[in-house]
Amino acid sequence: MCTICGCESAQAHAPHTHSHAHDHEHGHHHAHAHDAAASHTGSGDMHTRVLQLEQDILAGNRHMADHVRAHLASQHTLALNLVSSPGSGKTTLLVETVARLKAQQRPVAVIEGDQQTSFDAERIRATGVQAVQINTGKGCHLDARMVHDALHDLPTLPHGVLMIENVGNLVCPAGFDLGERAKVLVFSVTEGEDKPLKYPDMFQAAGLILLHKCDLLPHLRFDVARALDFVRQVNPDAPVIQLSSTTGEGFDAWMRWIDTQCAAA
Ligand SMILES: Nc1nc2c(ncn2[C@@H]2O[C@H](COP(=O)(O)OP(=O)(O)OP(=O)(O)O)[C@@H](O)[C@H]2O)c(=O)[nH]1
Ligand SMILES: [Mg+2]
Repeated sequence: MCTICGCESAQAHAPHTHSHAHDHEHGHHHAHAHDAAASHTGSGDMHTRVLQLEQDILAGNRHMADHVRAHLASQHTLALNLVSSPGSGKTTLLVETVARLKAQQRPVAVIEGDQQTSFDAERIRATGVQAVQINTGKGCHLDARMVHDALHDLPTLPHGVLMIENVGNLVCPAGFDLGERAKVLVFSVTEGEDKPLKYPDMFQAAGLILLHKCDLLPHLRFDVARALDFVRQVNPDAPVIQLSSTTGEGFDAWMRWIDTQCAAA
């Protein structure tokens, strides 16, 4: 269930909304409407209830995320939450990254989130790194409880790195803290320059932005300066690294950033 887009919560709660007495306070925009048509107050009631449900779920998620964060901090484990639209190259990037971390003798494991299939976890395991696949079914994002439960199937990673690949979706994962140190946004040059302005919540939430698939730039009409200007309009602070998993361009900077974050974890 997603309380951000309401994809299931609105449907799940709609049938109950007309069975309640309307003798309690409604939100400000319905305060004048107690004598209005039942359908009007009914929708206000539903709105209030959905908002309350959303707040409860987000508060519950934050609580669980803090628990996950405290557990990881006790092991000095760096957790990164990779977010992006579908197909931006997260798994390809992770395959390259975990191979480098392994070569540096850093403990590393991956949690893979997808609506269906175990394809991505299998791609990680092929590198010899442990991975747990979470299938969200109808869900459009990972939540902290899923990460908490997946950690039971992974070894501890003292002074290591836990990579979490979120469901490919530039909207809902922005609102869910998984207990990570930072959200890493993979923004591929095939997506168009305008994504930071179209999906500002996700770009604002990012602690690092990887401009991915830069090897394709010669073949595309993608204006890097314009894309960076849009990024800066919504997130003035996050570093941006231009990178390609195909050529390895930018990987030195990306691995250095991970090192710095590990030291801080
Ligand atoms: N040219 C180029 N293609 C890439 C690069 N990285 C990934 N790809 C291609 O992009 C496509 C999607 O890659 P994935 O790694 O599966 O992307 P993803 O973000 O994990 O996809 P989902 O998990 O389905 O959201 C594949 O065809 C990759 O080969 C890159 O740096 N350059
Ligand atoms: Mg993937």
